[in-house]
Parts: sequence; C-alpha cells; structure tokens
Amino acid sequence: MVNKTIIISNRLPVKIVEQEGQYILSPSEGGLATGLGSVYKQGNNVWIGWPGIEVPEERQDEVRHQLAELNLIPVFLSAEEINLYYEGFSNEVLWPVFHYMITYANFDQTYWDFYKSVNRKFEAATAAHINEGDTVWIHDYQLLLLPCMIRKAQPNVTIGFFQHIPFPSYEIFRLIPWREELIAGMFGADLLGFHTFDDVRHFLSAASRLSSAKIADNIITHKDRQIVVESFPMGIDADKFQNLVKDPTVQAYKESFKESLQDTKVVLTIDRLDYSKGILQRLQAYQLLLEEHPESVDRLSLYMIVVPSRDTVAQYKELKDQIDQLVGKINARFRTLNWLPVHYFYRSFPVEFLSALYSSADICLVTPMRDGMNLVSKEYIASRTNNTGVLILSEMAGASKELNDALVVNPNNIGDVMRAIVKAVDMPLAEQKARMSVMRATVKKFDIHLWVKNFMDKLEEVREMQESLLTKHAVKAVTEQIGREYAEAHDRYIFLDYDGTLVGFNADIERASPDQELYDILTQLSADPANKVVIISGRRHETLQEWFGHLKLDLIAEHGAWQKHYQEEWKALPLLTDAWKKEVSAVLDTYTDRTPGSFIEDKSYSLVWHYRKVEEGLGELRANEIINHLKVTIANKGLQMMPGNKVIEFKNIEVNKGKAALNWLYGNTPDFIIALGDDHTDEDIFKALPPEAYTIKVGSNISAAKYYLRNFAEVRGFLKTLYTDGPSVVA
Ligand code: GDG
Repeated sequence: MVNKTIIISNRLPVKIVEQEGQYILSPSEGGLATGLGSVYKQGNNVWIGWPGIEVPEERQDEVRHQLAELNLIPVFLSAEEINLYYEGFSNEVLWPVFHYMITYANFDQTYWDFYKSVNRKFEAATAAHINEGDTVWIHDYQLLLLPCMIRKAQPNVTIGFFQHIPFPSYEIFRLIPWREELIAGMFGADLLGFHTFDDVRHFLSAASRLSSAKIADNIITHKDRQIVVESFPMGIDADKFQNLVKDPTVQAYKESFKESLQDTKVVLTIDRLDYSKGILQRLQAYQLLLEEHPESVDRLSLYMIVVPSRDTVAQYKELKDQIDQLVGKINARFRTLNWLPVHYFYRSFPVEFLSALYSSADICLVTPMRDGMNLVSKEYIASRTNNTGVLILSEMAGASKELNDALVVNPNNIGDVMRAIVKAVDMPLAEQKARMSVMRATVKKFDIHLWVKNFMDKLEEVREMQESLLTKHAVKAVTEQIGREYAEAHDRYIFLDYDGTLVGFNADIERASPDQELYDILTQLSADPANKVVIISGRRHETLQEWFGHLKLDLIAEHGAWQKHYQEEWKALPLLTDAWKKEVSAVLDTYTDRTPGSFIEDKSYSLVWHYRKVEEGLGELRANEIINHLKVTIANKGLQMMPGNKVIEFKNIEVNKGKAALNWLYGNTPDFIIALGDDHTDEDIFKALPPEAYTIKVGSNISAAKYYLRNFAEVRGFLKTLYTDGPSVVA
C-alpha cells in the first residue's frame, strides 16, 4: 500500500453553514489551507479536524460523505467539548500563558480533562486512517497531546508538529499545572517546528527542565528516538496578494477610497479581537500623536479593522468595550467637520477589500504584545507592488525576525510607537522603496509553498535519520554477530570506559564505585586467557588502582597520562609538564567561587571543572564562559580543552584516549577488538581504532561509533553475553 500523509488541525479548512436543511460547504481561502492544499489534496492523503459546527449524530454520516469528497475527515465535537477543550483549555490556559498574559489564565481541572479526552478523540479518528509508514503533520496548540497518543497507538509512523503561536520562556511555561504532560505529549513527534529560533530555545529549555531526556543542540533523545526541534518561519501566499492588487474589484474599492480620502494619509491596522494584539496600546499611541503633533490633525487617519473573535468570552468582551470607548473618546475629542481620526470596523471583510486597504494605506501599524508570526505584516508587504509604504512592526512578533527593514518598535513604549508613526509619515520615497523592496523579496521567496516544502523535506530527512538509527542500536541480531566473531577469535582486546559505561552517573564522583555485579562481570571476562581487558578512564590512577588493582586487568588512567599493564607498575607518560596548571586553576577558581555546586578536580596531568551539581542552565552558561576565557591560554600552552558530561577537562594535548588505545595495540595483531564508551573523550578511541573493530557508544546515538547501547545496564547485559553462550540479554 502506498504511504500517505495526514494533516491534522483543530479546524478543517472548510466553512459549513446549514441552509434550508442542507449543509453547504465552502473551502477556506486562508494561506495555510492553500499551502497545505499541495499535500492533502493529493492521492489518498487526508486532513482531519473539527468541521466548525455542531452536527447532530443522525446527520453526521451525511456530512462525512460531503467532506470525504474534499479529502477531509471530520472529528465531530459537542458544544460541551468545544466549550471546555477549545474555549476552555486551549484559549483560557494555553493561549494566555503562551502569549505571556498569565493573569488571563484560568487553570480549571475540567478544562484539562476535556483537553485530554478531545485529543484522544482526534487520535481515535486518526487511528481509522493511519497505517505503518505513514506521515502525520499535526498543527497547533489545541493538539499538544496528540503526537504522543498517535505514537503509542502506531509507533512506526513519522510525526511532525508545528506550533503557530509562541512558545514561552520556561519561567512562564512552568506555571501550568500540567506542564510535564504537555511536554511529554509533544515528545511523541519526530520533528517539532516553531516560527522562530527564540521559540525553539524556549521549548528546549522547558524540555530539559521538565523531562529526563538528553538534549544536544536542537536534538532531543527520548526513549531511544531523536526529536528534532527547528524553526520554520511561516510565509504567506505572496503571489495571491500581489496579483489581487490588479483585480478589478480591488481596483474599484481603491478608486472609491481615493476619492473619500483626498489628501489624508492612512495608517492601517488589521487584527482579530485579542488582548495579545496590542490594540488598546496602539490607540493610545495614536492619541498621543494627535496630542503632541497637532499638525497630524486633518492629515492622518487610522483605519482599524478588528475581526470579531471569541467575543462570548468575558475577557474579550471587556477588551471590545474598552476599544469602543477609547475610539469614541479619540473621535469625539479630535474630529473636525471633514475629518475622522479613527475609522473603526468591528467586522470581517472579503479579501478583495483587505487587498484594497493594504495597497492604499501609506503606513501599516502592526504592534502586537506577542505574536507567533503575524501574517498581516507580510500581506501588507506583498500588496505593495510599487514598493512604497512603511511597515511599523512590533519586535514581539515573530515576523520582526525576518522583516528587519520595517520600523521595529517595542509595543509597550507608546512614545516609541508614536515616534515611529511620525518617522513613517516623513519618510522620503526613496527610503520607503529601499526598505520595501528588500522586504518584498523576502516575503516572496519565503512564501507558504516554500514553508510547506521545507517542513515536509525536513520531516522526510528526520524519517531517514530515524531509520538509520534503528539499525545502529546493538540489538539482538547485532550482538549475536559480535558474539559469533568473539567466539571464533583467539586474541581479543576489550576497551571499557568506566563512568557512564560500566556504572551510572553519580553527583558525588567518589560514590560511583564498582558494585559486586560489575566485579563479577570483569572477573569472568578477564578469566579467559584470550582476553585483554583494558579499563580506559579519565579517573585518577590512584582511584583505578584502588578499585581494580586486584583484578586481572590493564588500566589506563587520566585519559592515557597513566598506564599500567597487568602485573606491572604504573607508568606516567614521559615529558609531560604540569606547569600550566597554576595559571588555569587560578582562572577556574574564580568561576568555582561564583558557581555553587561546582568544583575543581586536580589530576596529575589535567584539571577538571565539574558542574553536575550546579543549577540547570547555570553550569552550561559558566562552562561556555570558561571556554571563551581560556581559549587563548589553551592554544598558547599546547593544551586541550575537552567538554564532557557536565565537566570540562584541561590537559596536555599528548594525552588522549585514542592514542592510548593505539599504544596498547602497538606490535599486536588481535583478531577481535571492541571498545565501549559514553562521552566525548571516548570518541577519540572510536576514531582511532582500525575499521574492523566494534565500537559501541553508550547513552546516545550521535557518535562516530558503529553501534550504540542505551545505558550501563544494557552494557552489562551485553558483556555477559560474551562469556555465556545463552541468548542475548539485550532487548
Ligand atoms: C495565528 C498566530 C501566526 C484578518 N481579517 C480578515 C482576514 N484576516 C486574515 C489576515 C491574516 C489572518 O487573518 C490573521 O493572521 P495573523 O498571523 O495575523 O494572526 P492569528 O489569527 O492570530 O494567527 C499568528 C498565525 O497563526 C499563522 O501561523 O502568524 O502569530 O497568532 O491572514 O489576512 N481575512 C479576511 N477578512 C478579514 O476581515 N478574509
């Protein structure tokens, strides 16, 4: 069967009205629906979502059939479900919190219960259509739990998720009582997309604090799967807005504007009614302008379109009342016989009317308090086919990251917004054109079609990465192969790192000592005369001596600075100087004093700065500061700096586990080599060993090693299989 792609969002891209007992369907013209048209309208692909109206049970089949012709699959929701899952949890918890308006949030337990049950309903609707190998693209904050639900029901599908609104900083996100569940829900995806890199950073920081997943750069490793987190700034259907300007209906609207406006300049604003859009603050800035710049009177009008939205909710109704009052106040105070300061419309318009406004307005004022992206700003730009006009844009809108030729303002600074309007009014034509043409090129290039393509391409790339990782896990088949080769070999070298490989991590480094099970494994393994078992660790040689001196093992300590063959004495690498230590430790001391929980470990030929016990985030920050601080010293003194697992180690460049391992092999021709290790320093071994060696990374699947195991417990299970003939204990 051919694999398909399933789009899922709260709303289907369709409007349904009931007329004379018939359901009439009209497809949505929004940019997202157009962009995704290239996906869901193809082959057996579908789009799953709520059809936007309550349909009585006995008529659901009828609607289902009508929708099926458009490749749409409905999830029918009752009025109660819409009220509690959508208006409730989505719009009274997630929307305000994600837009940093926490005082508007209402953490109601019933909302949460319904959010879960409706997400489950979406999962059930999906289950009826999804097969192994399919691709799913879920949209937005109403469905944060859905990725995990689908993953559980159908593990072998590729799931993408895109969030259209901002992801807040951890300090805000943590306020939500169900924060861990939300993060876990999102973790079901393979690819998580946001509009901006700031949203990505915020998500990664929340994920690292609210889960035990490992995070490296923008990749989260969770339950053996890698989740890629990326920014995909959404674009618009730029061609459509550009071409609309020439449309006869649009031209007619424009003509009549021109007549009524005379010489008045127009400042345009278009938003849904929402407290995140900064509508009141914008009116205040305009009022300030009329007060401070009386020359604007008669010359500048504000055209303000507010599209009705959620106005049954008390907070929105209140906002509407406040806007009504302030508009009334400004108009009453400043209007003249022939001029109205604010032309205020509380309704929606056909897109031709918007196009006429966009292409007529001298200035577009877009000043949300927070906005995931903001498409209005991009639509204004695409409509400026003669490259004139000025965009004033809030730095809190995702779009401000791309449109840096706009006049960028802080929407909370009313004076700043006012000054930007003055600047826009006075801006010479040449400057307008210079700025606008750059922004038009951006909006045209990064349009909705490229956005869809970029996301789908990345999803495909992630799918391929997941498939190749699956084969890397040293699962049963592979361990059996290693086991066979091991059994046939007569001269074996087994290199084993210690911390994180043979034992788990402990915040207290002295406490991670070997336990009886590990001693048993090492004793059994080394009992075979064909085996040379080498512990190769960053630990001090005194420690390795104390722990392993009595066993039949070779020991390499401090990444190779100290070495000991079984039944021989410890030897240090010759000609190593440690004179540099004074200078480096003086610098490290200043950081340790400022970073509670950190400490310095002094080894013969290296210094280690540990931050495992430091507050999450602070340790990484300080580590980066240290790296920057010591970069030059390190290079000048022939040292190397090695960031490891919650440590940074400084040591002589000659000391390296890879070189030490090669030294051990020098002059020998073993017929079986295997190395297991978990951190940065073990990568040197993986790279140094000959190609026929088995290399196994522990804990992560991003490595130069050929295979990986999940943790030290799997390592122990694996090692046992080598000396017992029984089946692999690795799952
Ligand atoms: C969310 C995020 C993110 C407006 N009035 C009329 C009308 N519109 C259209 C505009 C524009 C859209 O509505 C509004 O999009 P925004 O992006 O500005 O804002 P949200 O609705 O809050 O969207 C936002 C977006 O998702 C996409 O990811 O950018 O940050 O909050 O396209 O043209 N359309 C018509 N008549 C109107 O009166 N036909």
